Amino acid sequence: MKFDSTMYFITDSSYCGEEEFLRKIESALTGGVTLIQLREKNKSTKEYIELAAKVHEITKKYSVPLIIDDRVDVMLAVDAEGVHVGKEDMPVEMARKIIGKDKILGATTKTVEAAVLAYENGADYLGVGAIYPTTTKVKTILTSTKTLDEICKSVPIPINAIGGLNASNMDVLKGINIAGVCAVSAIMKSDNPSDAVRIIKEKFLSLQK
Ligand code: TZP
Ligand code: MG
Repeated sequence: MKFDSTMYFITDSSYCGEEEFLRKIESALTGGVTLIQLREKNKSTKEYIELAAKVHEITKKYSVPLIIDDRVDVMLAVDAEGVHVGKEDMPVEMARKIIGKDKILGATTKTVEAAVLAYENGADYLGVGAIYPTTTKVKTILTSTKTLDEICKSVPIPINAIGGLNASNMDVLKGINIAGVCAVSAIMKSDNPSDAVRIIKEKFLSLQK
């Protein structure tokens, strides 16, 4: 499936109640999100599926592909457009086998070796980071912009930078051939996610010139 990872919004429902969460998602979509990931760490399978179905109803209105973090079963249950796997999740090759060739498959990688392997095993895009320390709950280590650049030069699929990114600290990404940026807190914590998205996206696009 075709997708554009220029402005990749990764959600975190722990910021607010469900109504507010869904409102923030819709607001972010109006600001120009091109890809969205539902990332839940503390929900039961049933809760994850129910929330994913609600989020999918919204994302479909904007024709923005919905990626489910970690859970191939949840992705299949709501017929979302893709799934994202990390090092401790289902292996890329296995996920690809289960979801078929048309769904979007993303993987997190922090080294050139892991990136090449994920690409060879069927990943459609890679998330690379954390570029900066992050306040979002995640097991991660920092990835240098040098490694990010090397990964971009090693695989022919879109690479997104992630981790602590906001509109005022993205200059370090200039000159690196990334397809886009991922942001969680910079969008989730904003009272106006639409504006937050617009500003981050404009900043990223200005670095590409
Ligand atoms: N993987 C590496 S850093 C990160 C993930 C999921 C979290 C990014 O969140 P934020 O709030 O944009 O720093
Ligand atoms: Mg994961």
